[in-house]
Amino acid sequence: MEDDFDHTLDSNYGSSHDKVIVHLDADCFYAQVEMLKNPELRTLPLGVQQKNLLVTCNYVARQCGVKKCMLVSDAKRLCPSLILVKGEDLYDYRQMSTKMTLLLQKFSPLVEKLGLDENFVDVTQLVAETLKSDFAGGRNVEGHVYGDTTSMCDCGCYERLCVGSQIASEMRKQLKEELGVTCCAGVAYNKLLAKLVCSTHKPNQQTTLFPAGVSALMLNLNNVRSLPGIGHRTSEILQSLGISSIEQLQNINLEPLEQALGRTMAERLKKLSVGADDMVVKPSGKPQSIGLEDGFRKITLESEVKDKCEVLLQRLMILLVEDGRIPGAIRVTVRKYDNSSRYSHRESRQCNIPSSLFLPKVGTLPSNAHDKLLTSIMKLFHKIIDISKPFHLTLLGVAFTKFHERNTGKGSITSFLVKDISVQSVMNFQNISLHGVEAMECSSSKNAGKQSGSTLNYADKSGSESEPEPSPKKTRADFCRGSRKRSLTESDKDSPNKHRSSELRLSTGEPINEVDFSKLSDGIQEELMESCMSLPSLTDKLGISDNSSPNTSMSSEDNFQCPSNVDPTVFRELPQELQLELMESWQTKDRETLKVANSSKCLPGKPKQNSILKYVISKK
Ligand code: TTP
Ligand code: MG
Repeated sequence: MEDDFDHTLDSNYGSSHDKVIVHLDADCFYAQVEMLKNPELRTLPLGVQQKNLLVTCNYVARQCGVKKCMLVSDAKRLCPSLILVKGEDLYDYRQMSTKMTLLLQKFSPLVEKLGLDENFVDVTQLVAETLKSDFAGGRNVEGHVYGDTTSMCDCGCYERLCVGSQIASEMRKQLKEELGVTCCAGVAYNKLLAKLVCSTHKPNQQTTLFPAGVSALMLNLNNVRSLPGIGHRTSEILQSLGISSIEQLQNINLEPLEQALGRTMAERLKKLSVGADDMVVKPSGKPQSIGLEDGFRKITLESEVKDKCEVLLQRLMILLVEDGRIPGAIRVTVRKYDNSSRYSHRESRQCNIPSSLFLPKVGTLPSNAHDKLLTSIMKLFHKIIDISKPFHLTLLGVAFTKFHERNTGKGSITSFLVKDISVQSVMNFQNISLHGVEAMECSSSKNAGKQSGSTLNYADKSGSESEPEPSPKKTRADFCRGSRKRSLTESDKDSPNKHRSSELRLSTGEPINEVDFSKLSDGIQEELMESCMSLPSLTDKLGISDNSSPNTSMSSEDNFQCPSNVDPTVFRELPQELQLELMESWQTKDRETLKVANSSKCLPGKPKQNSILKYVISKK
């Protein structure tokens, strides 16, 4: 390494051996899922096709020379008996992907998903606990070891990585036993090395890398493109500097690299080239955007654009329903083809969308949402394309972004409100079959993760997918004797909301009969207001459209109505939406009470526990 690099960087930066990271990559993932669905395919050469591209194939097909990302026609030529299945519908792959991640979370809360079939797991804590216990297998490596093991580091990383290899083996065993999925694993002291060493023995094998093997691993990489985050553009820049191999990158001075790529990028690349990586395993959150794109040869008419967008939107809704959050903006992307320069480029525009378009109940939308969203999409399209002039598009994309969670956790005030809402003017997108989905470039596709352009992250998070699933089974952790505690339990995650709702409960005392909305804390007022405003069932009833003002009939003195058991003064102070809801609940409760009272089982008029009603019932 040359001087200036050494001077600018702490030599230990990104290369300490304290951590133990496991990287797991499922074997021929889409093909595996297909083989699990149809076990007869296991012994046959199988390819998964998206449009005319083979996105993956099983290892039987690989023995015939078939490779990932081949043209279907080429693959067929190599292996005429190749069986092809369509892989445009990602639903089953996503489901399996979620299950894999959840299973791995039993070992550590630090699980970061990369694309659909890869996960990084930081098992440092579990390793430490295992080594602290009277665990006897501290110096046995499971699986392969990459490179040199003769020279050993004395920082204790040898034992840690050995235990890491045993954990990786247990993870793979459980993935196979519980989900039927085989994986490769790489074990090392940072993310970069764990990922790189993972693919050195495939399929269904694992490899551990000790510090002594790092140099050989790095120098054996084919070229700089093997480093995460080096995409087409960065590699072109490096090429212009005469760098294509890792060794060249290791040897170049920092200065020209900095001039070409900027300081941050240049420094990071230098570190990566010697296997140093300080990126932490970030537990995967939900993606920042959820989008679908469709590529085609040529679209020149507005009506075609609208048709395409309509199909995209409909399918996007399915993903949105799976995700469960409420988007705050919608984005349209087009790829324009320029006849004169024979060059395509992408352009995007986005606009905010009202959250009132999305019902609080997960999985449903008011029936007019689709039309409104399509109108927004077309407006955005018109901002990008001047349709008075000829245009030629080769791709259209629609994405939701700026998400916020639905505030419906147990501890949330919304749950008080949502519970009693029965109105659902809805389309249930869960009923739409996903089968037969045309070829589409889903932003969760492997490409998005693998070619993350000039950013030096492992994946473009905006494209990754993660669906809410039932909580993982309790940690077995019987692999090691030490008990492992999750740093964040589900109830911990709920705590901010719980805190707020208990504030409401506490402030009202026992028995709670009256509440003055204006005396509630700002936060609670806000939450109540937000909750109300995000309930289209209510806003629909009130005749509130996105931009229109609320119907005033509820507050009109002439029409003033109030539940008989509520203090009218308090009731009048409440926001109109809340008034309406209380009216509804009251009427429903009256009916229920009547029914139940008739069967002499219940105290008449007693509000349901946790109902917002109990806070405003007068002391009569
Ligand atoms: P990979 O992990 O790259 O490939 P794989 O799991 O099929 O095979 P391997 O055993 O070599 O790991 O990608 C995971 C899935 O992502 C793959 O099954 C199909 C999909 N994919 C795409 O959609 N587009 C792509 O360009 C690639 C490479 C994969
Ligand atoms: Mg894979």
